[in-house]
Amino acid sequence: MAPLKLNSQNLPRLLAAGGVKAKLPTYPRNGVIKEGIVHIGVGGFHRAHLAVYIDQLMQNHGVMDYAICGVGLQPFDATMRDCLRLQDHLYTVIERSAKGTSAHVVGSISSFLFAPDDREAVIAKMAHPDTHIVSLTITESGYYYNENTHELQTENHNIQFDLNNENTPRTTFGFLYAALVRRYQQGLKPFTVLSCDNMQKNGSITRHMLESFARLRNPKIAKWIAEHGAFPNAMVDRITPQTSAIDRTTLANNFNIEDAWPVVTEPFMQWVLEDQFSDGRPPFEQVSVQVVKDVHDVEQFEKYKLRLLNAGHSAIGYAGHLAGFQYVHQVMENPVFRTFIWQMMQEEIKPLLPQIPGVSIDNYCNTLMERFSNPTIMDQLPRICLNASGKVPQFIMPSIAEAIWVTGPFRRLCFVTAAWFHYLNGIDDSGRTFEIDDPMREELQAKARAGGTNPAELLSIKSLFGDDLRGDGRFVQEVTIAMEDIARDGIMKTLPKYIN
Ligand code: CS2
Repeated sequence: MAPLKLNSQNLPRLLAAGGVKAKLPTYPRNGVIKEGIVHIGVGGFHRAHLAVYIDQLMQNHGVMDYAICGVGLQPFDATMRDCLRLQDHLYTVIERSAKGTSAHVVGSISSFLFAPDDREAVIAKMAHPDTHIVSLTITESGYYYNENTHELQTENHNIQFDLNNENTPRTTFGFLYAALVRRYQQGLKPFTVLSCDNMQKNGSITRHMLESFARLRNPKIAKWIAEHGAFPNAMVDRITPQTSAIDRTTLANNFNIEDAWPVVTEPFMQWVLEDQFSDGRPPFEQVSVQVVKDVHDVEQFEKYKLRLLNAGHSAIGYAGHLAGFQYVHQVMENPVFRTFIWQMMQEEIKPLLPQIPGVSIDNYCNTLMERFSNPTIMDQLPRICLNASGKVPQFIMPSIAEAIWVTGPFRRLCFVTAAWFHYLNGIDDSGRTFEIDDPMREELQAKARAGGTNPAELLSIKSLFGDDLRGDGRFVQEVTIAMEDIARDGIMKTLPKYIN
């Protein structure tokens, strides 16, 4: 059988065709469903995570009130809109591990709004009484959060624009605010704002940023949001590489599905979610989401995830890229790197983490080593290295600060910091140049070049590093030594100095 284009019309044909090995949605996608969720930022991660949980609720539990309306705020979201539109918003999740590959067509996204074309439609959709949740994967930089002051970046030109243009917003907070004003005027409850981004205290930060924004517009609305709004904290986890052209071809060849933009991911997925919703929620427990009452439980899981998984990725990413590797699993195949990652987690990070009842840190670390080593998902190092200014300060720096506080070891974490600083020069160990993809690229590169092997210039960026670390002699010295070694000898000669 020739591959069939993925769309609603072809679904029955795919279902009827004996040769199709993918799981397909059999629930109705018209009429009975309601769009209870508006999601901002429809990328790979959303399509491999929240949208999959919702699809399972629709397919296996008949929950039809929480289909998803996707929203794109950025010009680049037009491609996602076009691909999804062509396919009636159906797409395929390809799960890969050493055990094999499976494919699953997801039907939980039922429409898509592209904000630059019609901002009003997005505001109206969020304000609609059927919308109970607005969920977000907008990356760290989408929060306009100053890591140093813990406040909204009110001086930012996009935030300034939104503060002065209520009906034509650009930022997430501008849209949330405009829609909440309408709900307030209509006597509706505020929707829950559900952050699915990789940040410690993601819900609390979202609340603080939105309330700060609202206070600058209208204190009455800010008070209403503060009293009635809900912003659950959540730990989200699923490694989701960027889709490649080969993924599309193998899906067509092996599963007979022609999908313009499938998602590739690992079998593992986890979501620990604080039970704090202002206007109802789907029965997430039924699809293995760990819904918890106590925010401290979420915080502890978040800490494990960010300090071990994401920090592990950062260690693999910058140093691995400088050393000439392309994919995460290739770095893990190198015995020195593998030992470095394990020892960094075990000796430097683990002692700083809380005990979570029923969870073994060692099992957690072992599972991570396995997940990082998955050769089949082809997780690209440039993806890991993307937007480092939003990542390293929350994945690596807090562990260093805590290790200094408790006088624990932190040399390897300093090596990771040094590798990132060296990476900012945009030249790898064999002299090849590469681009840095980071919202703070210009400032970071200028400071990296001005500083050479002295980290003081970069560490002077207060919004990333605060005041404490750059004043700590041992930290600055460790980072300097690593930067000098990396600059002189390269990563592969320096790394052995950091393993026992
Ligand atoms: C990665 C994450 O971008 C990164 O730095 O560590 O995207 C990671 O793959 C996810 O957080 C896994 O849940």
